[in-house]
Amino acid sequence: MKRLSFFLMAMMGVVALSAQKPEPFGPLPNENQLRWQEMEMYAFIHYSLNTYTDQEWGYGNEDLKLFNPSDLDCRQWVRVCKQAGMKGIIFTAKHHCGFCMWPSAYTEYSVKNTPWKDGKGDVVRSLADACREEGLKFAVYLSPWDRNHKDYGRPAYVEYFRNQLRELLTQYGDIFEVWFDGANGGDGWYGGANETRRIDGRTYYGWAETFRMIRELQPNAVIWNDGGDRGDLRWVGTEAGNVGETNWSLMPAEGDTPWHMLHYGVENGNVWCPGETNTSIRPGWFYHETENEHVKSLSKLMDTYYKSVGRNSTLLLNFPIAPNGRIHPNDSLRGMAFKKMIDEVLKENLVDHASVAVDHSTFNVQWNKPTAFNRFLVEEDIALGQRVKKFLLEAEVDGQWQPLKDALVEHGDGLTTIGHRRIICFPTVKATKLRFTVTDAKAEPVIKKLGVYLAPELTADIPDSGEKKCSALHIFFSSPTQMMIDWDTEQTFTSFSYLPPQRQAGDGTSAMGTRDGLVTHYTLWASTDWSHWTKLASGEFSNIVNNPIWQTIKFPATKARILKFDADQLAEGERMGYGDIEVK
Ligand code: FUL
Repeated sequence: MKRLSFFLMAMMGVVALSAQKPEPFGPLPNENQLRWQEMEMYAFIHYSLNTYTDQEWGYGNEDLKLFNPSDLDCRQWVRVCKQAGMKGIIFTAKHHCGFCMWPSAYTEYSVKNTPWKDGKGDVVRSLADACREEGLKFAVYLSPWDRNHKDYGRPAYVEYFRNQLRELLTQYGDIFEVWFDGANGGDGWYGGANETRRIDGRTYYGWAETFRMIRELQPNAVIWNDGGDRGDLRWVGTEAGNVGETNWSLMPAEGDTPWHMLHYGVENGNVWCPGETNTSIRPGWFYHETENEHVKSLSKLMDTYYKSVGRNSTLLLNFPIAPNGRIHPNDSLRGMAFKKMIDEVLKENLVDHASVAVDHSTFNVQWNKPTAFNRFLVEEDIALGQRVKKFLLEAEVDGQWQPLKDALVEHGDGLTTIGHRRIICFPTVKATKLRFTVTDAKAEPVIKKLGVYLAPELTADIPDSGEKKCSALHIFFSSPTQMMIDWDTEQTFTSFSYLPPQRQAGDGTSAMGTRDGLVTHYTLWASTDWSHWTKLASGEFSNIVNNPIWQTIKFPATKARILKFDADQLAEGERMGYGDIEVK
């Protein structure tokens, strides 16, 4: 490899080897993208009629009378988000059900026809004002898919969609991001048609024209996208809360974006399009009382932090609003604990107590006594481009050099790209020296910051829902798409929960592989004698592909000996898969 030299920004005690600041190495971020990346963490807020129907995706005909929160308080949301370390809020102004949280002039399906504040309320305005008062940035989520609108799928809807977007971009002050969501078309109410409408997401919405409008009305906003027309940032292909350990902020300017491009970026891409990792503090995006005890554990949230902000991404963390109009105390307490733990980890940069010398492509960090640490942080000056392709990390323990690797990756050492910020986690070592060597880079590396930290052990932790394992059931399959559960005696049941197969996307598998066997549509039956079957429920598990969490079907108390679970539709493949089943 060619000899590398460094230009070191703002680091104490280190002499920059280059006489001059290096030339930028493109593609480069623009000012909006740089400002956005600096935010690092910001909140999502999911709130809609779904909150009152216990759904993740509304069908589009939910009753407007349901929206009447007793205690809606946007200031409480903002305070909670701020204390959780969030720098801004993106609000679901309209989710897939089409219900508008602001009194849009273009539809009757909005807060203006609900009992809340006698139809005089505007949640978007209350939240935008509260954000401004507390110094948080504000942004909107406007779902392109609208299961309420009669014209969805036809050109008239696209005009409606743009009209709504114009309202949001002109009436609520500065917007830092415009979030669209990729869920597109399918069944819905559609003004009473009750049918399935398919669209081609790449052509139907005319994104180029919509993007032009956003640029004109909110020139400082960044635009989200998940493929097709490039916005300013990209979805990372999963809602589980992680981006690839190799994460280039680059994409090809045109063409399709298969899952691995979204998840890892593209090393030789020709436009700057960084990743945004979105996930929820609970299993679902919307509030469900049944999830109150399943708010993500502190260790899960820290894992998410390392696998998003620590992998050159931002973190968009969702807080759902409860039916009373507030963030539930369990979420708010966990959010605060999360921020406290990040501060605790980054409290003391041990590099400040070391001497640092740069030798060719290596940074040598030396302490005058053995020093314990378990986190390494490095940042490139991305204003000059993302350059580093590969690096090494070694610690000298008792006179012996030991290689360090990222304990959060399953294959390889994880020491690949850097970008805005890379954090490497490993078991605590007690060393007198640390060596960081860039072994491959596209151009002269521009390292902005080095950090070495001792993160405290996480002791008192609460397991999250993903860790629940309960099946001691007698399960068998009577066909590839039909599951039977048999109890020897009659029991009374009120709910059936399905955990989809928990395959992790990544590590060489495609996101497609993770869809195999996921039940998207189901029918559930009960019997006491194997010959007479009572239908308990049928329907759809919304958003199960992107967010494969526990799905609970509730039904009136029923006596049964056998339950039959039919997969009426699978996301992919021929055979029903499952991670776990729970029947209560
Ligand atoms: C998904 C949507 O379908 C979910 O309901 C949620 O809004 C999430 C952020 O994006 O794709």
